[in-house]
Amino acid sequence: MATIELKVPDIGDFKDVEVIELLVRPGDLIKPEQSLLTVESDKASMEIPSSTAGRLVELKVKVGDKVNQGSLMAVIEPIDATATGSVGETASAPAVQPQAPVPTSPPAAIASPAAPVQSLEANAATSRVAPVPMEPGDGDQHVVKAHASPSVRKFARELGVDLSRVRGTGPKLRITQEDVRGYVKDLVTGAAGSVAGPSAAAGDAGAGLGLLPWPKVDFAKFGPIELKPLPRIRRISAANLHRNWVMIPHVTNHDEADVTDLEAFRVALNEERAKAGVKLTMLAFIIKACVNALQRFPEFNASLEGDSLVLKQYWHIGFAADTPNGLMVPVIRDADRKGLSEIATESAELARLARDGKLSPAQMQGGTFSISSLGGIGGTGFTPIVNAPEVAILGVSRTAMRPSWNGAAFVPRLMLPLSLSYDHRVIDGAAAARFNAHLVQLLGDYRRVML
Ligand code: CAO
Repeated sequence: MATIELKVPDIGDFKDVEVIELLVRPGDLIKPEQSLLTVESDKASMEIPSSTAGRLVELKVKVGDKVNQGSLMAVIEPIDATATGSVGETASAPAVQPQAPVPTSPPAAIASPAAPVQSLEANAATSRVAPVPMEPGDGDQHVVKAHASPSVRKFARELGVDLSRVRGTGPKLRITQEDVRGYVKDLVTGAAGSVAGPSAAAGDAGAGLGLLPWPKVDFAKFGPIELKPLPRIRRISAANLHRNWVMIPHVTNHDEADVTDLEAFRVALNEERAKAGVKLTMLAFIIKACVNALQRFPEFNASLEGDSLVLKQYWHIGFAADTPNGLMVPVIRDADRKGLSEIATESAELARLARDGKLSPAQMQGGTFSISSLGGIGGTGFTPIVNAPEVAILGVSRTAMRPSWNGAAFVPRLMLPLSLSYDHRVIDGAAAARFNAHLVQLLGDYRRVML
């Protein structure tokens, strides 16, 4: 039987576009308008369909080839379109006239800003090309860039998968159909949340952790129980903590600062200023000292984005506040430009708002580093969880009077335990030890904060 050569149709202004995916194999029964391959330019990808039904004899392109309008892409043996129905597919008209590449819109979850899409659509109107933007713009820092071809997007939409949660393993980290499949498989086994996501820099979305399902126990069999739904804030913070715990390789460095002099200074200042009504808290002193340390070690005031570190030129310090509804982290903005009194007043006010459930979202955003102080409660040390997308958090425990060797005798000194958890992808153990040692120096002799 005679064969037909299929050529790349009008693809508008796109020249020398790369073939990134072959969607069919020789021997496949092809429906009219069925996509044969995906091509990609710098800005968009598109699928090239077949103009006719038939059996694919040969593909004339391979992944990596560059094609233009008119390039030979496949050889097909025409058959009655209804024959394709025999393989369980819906057949339509046997052939269609010059075909346009298949339009596929990106999923809502990664919606692009209006302007770039409009310009691409305008192009489509003149050339009958309907390319799909490869990546959304960066108008919203929380929008995750998903890099996938239209067929993969379609596949993901059919399965209800949010592509921003799938890690691509294809060329240039493109998400392949296999990645989507692996993600769904992990979801089913309960491992997806742990292996995929915007800031995961390494790993295989399909690998999974092979975890056992969560134990299902009928607790009432063993004694009386009460079911208490988690408050909304706790549910939100739990999901964030879980993600951060699982996705960030945490290490905690412990150290102790001798705050004997600082505490005496703080108490004296508070006595002096008792009438002013502003209490200088240990937390305020620690925040100022942390800003100094963050300026000295900028990689602690950063976020990991793909293979780059975003070093922030501002110092917004979050602090964990324990509230009846769960943990909240209000943020003191521009702590570098604020004095101790201002920080103490602002942190007291933010903690009050947190406890009253009145913090606005803006008051919890933009943090570059966090502090979790349990000093007022107790404990000798703990491992705080990094508050993504930050890369480090300082845990502060309760001061205790300890005997300290001064070279001649043991003397009582007030020691403050510091527990610095950090993202080991960004920060090495030595850097963390230096950061903590620097903090210890600052808190041991607070005059150094001015240096
Ligand atoms: N060691 C010993 N005592 C300390 C201390 C420390 N490191 N830090 C504070 N204190 C004492 C203060 O001296 C004060 O004592 P007095 O009432 O006798 O003056 C008391 O504890 C309260 O201190 P404060 O008013 O300075 O408040 P704070 O800084 O301890 O706490 C806040 C403020 C918002 C951090 C706190 O209320 C809070 O919510 N802490 C919990 C944070 C948390 O939950 N972290 C865990 C997160 S991960 O699950």
